[in-house]
Amino acid sequence: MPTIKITGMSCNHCVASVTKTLNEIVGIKNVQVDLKQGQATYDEEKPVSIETIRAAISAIGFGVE
Ligand SMILES: [Cu+2]
Repeated sequence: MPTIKITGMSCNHCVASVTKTLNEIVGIKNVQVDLKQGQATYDEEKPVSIETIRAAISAIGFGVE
């Protein structure tokens, strides 16, 4: 299960936005976002590049380390 660091989240609304956006990426399922840790985990149905994830997350105003 991949884990990525997400920057810029400050509240549960941010968590909801990041969760929704990650779940919309083809190949990603079962997203879990942890606000305190600033990280997200997910299952991959097929390989998804970190660039794809970073583009989607930065489009909604957050960062991927
Ligand atoms: Cu927020």
